[in-house]
Amino acid sequence: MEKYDFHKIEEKWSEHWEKEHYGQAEDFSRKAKHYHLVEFPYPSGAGLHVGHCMGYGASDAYCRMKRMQGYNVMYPIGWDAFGLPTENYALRTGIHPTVATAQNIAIFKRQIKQLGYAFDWSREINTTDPDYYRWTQWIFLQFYKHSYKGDSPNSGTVPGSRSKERSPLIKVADDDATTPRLAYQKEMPINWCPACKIGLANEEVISGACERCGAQAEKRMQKQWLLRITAYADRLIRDLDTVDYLDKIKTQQINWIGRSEGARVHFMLKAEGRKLADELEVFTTRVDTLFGATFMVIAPEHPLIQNIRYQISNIKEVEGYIDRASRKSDLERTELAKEKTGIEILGIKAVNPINDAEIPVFIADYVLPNYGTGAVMAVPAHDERDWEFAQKYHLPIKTVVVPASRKQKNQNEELNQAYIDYGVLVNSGPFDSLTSGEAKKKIAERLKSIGAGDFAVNYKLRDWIFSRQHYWGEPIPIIHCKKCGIVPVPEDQLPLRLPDIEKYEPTETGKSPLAKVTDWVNTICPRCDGPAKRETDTMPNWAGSSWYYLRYCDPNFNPHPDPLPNREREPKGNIKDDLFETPSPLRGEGGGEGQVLASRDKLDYWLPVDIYDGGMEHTTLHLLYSRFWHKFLYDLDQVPTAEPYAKRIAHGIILGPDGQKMSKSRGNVINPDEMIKKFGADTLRAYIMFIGPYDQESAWSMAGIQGVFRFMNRVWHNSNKVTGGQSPKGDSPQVLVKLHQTIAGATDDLTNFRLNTVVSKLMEFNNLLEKQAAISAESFGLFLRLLFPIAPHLAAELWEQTQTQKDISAQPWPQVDQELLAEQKITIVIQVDGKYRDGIQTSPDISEEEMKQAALSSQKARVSLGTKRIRRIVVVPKKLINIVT
Ligand code: ANZ
Ligand code: ZN
Repeated sequence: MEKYDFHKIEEKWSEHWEKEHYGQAEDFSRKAKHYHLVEFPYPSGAGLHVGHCMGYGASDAYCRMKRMQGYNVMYPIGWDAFGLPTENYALRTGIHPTVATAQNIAIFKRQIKQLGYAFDWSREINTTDPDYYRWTQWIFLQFYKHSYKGDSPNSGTVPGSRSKERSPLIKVADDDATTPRLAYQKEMPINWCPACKIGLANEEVISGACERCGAQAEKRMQKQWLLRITAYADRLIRDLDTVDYLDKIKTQQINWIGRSEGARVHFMLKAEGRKLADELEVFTTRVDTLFGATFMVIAPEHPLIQNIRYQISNIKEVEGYIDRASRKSDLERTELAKEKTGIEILGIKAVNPINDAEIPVFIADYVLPNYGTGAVMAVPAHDERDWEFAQKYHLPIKTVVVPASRKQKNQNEELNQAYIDYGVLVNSGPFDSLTSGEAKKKIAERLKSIGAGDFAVNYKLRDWIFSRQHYWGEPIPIIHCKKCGIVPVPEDQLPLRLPDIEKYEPTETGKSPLAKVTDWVNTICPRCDGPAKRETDTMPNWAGSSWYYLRYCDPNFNPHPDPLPNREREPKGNIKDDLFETPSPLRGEGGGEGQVLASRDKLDYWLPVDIYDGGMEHTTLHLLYSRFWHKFLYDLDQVPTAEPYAKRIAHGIILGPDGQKMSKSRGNVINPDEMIKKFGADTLRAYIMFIGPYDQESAWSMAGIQGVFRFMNRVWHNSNKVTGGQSPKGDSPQVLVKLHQTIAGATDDLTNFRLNTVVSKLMEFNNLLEKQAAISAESFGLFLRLLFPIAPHLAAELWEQTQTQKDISAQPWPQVDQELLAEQKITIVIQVDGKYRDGIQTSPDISEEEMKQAALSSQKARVSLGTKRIRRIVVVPKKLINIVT
């Protein structure tokens, strides 16, 4: 037989599958569906990296098995193509991002096809395609046009659980400026990268530095678009109970959302003995310590300063402090070890609502502007930071909680550190001797009754900053009119296309380069027909990926004709019609009409995604964002399920041969193209599966891929041993048993994404074949079917050469012959004083004790033993037993 010419084989089968549309899913097939999603790539100029291959290859293998098991599998792919790298490339080369994107996609496609990843190409999508981002923009407008009942953490109410009958959404009238919308604009301090000239989301700042370029991030005030993800925080936590995600993924999401139960307390402010209009509101998880509040601290960014400027006698120093604080990162500010700094705001006092005590107000940067209310009541006796601050500035420390055991004696004993645990209240008037738990409830109730506070829930999760000052993103479909304010672009005018531009640099003012395209920016107000300007911010790169898995279900769906009646010109007035009380054009009767993103019957058929594979790094970003969008779309009745993904798994990363993260600068990047050239696609696929446990980090090894290459070659040569005929009779019991053990083990491993052991089991079986003189076509065929998900080209070629049935991809997945496994026997050698006396057939799970019993009852052994005394028995488990006299 000729040598293993992988190039020829791989080309042949790749063309074959392309022609046959292998991998194409069928809508509404009566087979059981399996929707298998992998995170779609950003088509960068560098092409596919081996990390992509890890996720795509494993999922491709899994899907091939599922198809052979009779499932209607949808395994789609598309391009998450908006984002900074392409824009930066355009900046450097002058090549338009659309052109660069198309070039990059072509590279990715060629590589993916070469590797035999059988995606359903008929469902390919591209987030930068106007027919796609039209709907991303549409979703944004729905966020803008809706409010969420009880959505604000400030309100103290926990959003109730969603029921089918009642949506938590309220439609907000266009000219309603007070109802909190789910998409809103707000002047706020943002992280700003001076090098990229871009606003960064909190999660893009890694220990104070820009995630992309490493430059130190700064703070800047800017008007930003935000999405009110906090409105969905409770549901995002609660519904984790209904999905099958890795535990570590659930825990990370829960911690990221960071739900705290506590209370809000209002402190009145006084200047020269007179009450001010402004109050100071704080969030606390320890309202039981309210009597111990001896001063207040507000964040430097707190808006109060501007409001009460004229009451502050040391405003110059205060402003100097604010200026210095703006140059520190959050981490620098909150680190416990850092010495606390601050300055008293002279001229005003705060009044504790529970006992009317007048206490000083400080500004200090250990209080963060974007957590709680940006202000705290400081209780130095029971909080470590407050303790430190009080020590430094000689402020009173008042104990109000003691351990239950110390309740009676020395209540006012000097502490030498904060007592932060729960206990029993002292020095707290009518609340004395309540436990902390009881007091939290009682004090919050009292505050509520006097209008000075309430129970409240707070989240670490911040609303999602949804603005970027860049070109290559979805334009935010909003118009700013001097007369009407914010006016949404009418839905029937979507998509709002990105205009072509010459210069991609962000402007020096930090505005998007779109700001310079005057004939695009200047427009007409859809409400008053007066002159108006378009929003120039674009959406962040996480926008298009927040709903792409819906579009795969129906990639060309277009709700024609005139699907979206122009609802911009509704009667004026503050209409807050509940979606479910007033029929909205969005809500169809049979769940079919009003669908916008995909047809309802296709969503009904395919959703939820059965398995979603991706990287751990997306747990608190993309995975959380897309769950949020999905829940919102569920509330809009655009999708049939409350959660998008039934199951989430995560793959590890592949490190360079040096055990370090692959990076261009380290020169340890493995190029898939080179590996394919040298060893072929099947070897590359199989090696990446073999490299290590799927969910862990593994280092690349050239020896490793060479080993897998040898395996492919041996399989190739073993096919020479195939004898004609379909009868398994020719194969030894050993081969048959091993084959069925391999079927059982490999199926179980592949089902549970233990790819490395699937490959090693196939290798073991192949080693056994090596030792055989011949093998039946039937047994070899079963082995090839197991190999097909791993090395499809080789398996298909050998199938064609050795089998009479057609295409391997149409074959069912091998079934285990349980009887064969049950019947399997091993042979145990029995010796007396080292000489062979007997051999017995027994079950492979025989214990040492059973082996001894079997040996001693062997007729031949007993004859040989005669009357000799047995001195000891040597046992080699499952192999040999030697009776020594
Ligand atoms: C009074 C108090 C007394 C507090 C006490 C703690 C102990 P978690 O659990 O993380 O939600 N806090 C509130 N807003 C803050 C801000 N913007 N910057 C820094 N700290 C802030 O923490 C809630 C606690 O963190 C709140 O409860 C508040 O301090 C502080 F013995 O209020 B506490
Ligand atoms: Zn107008």
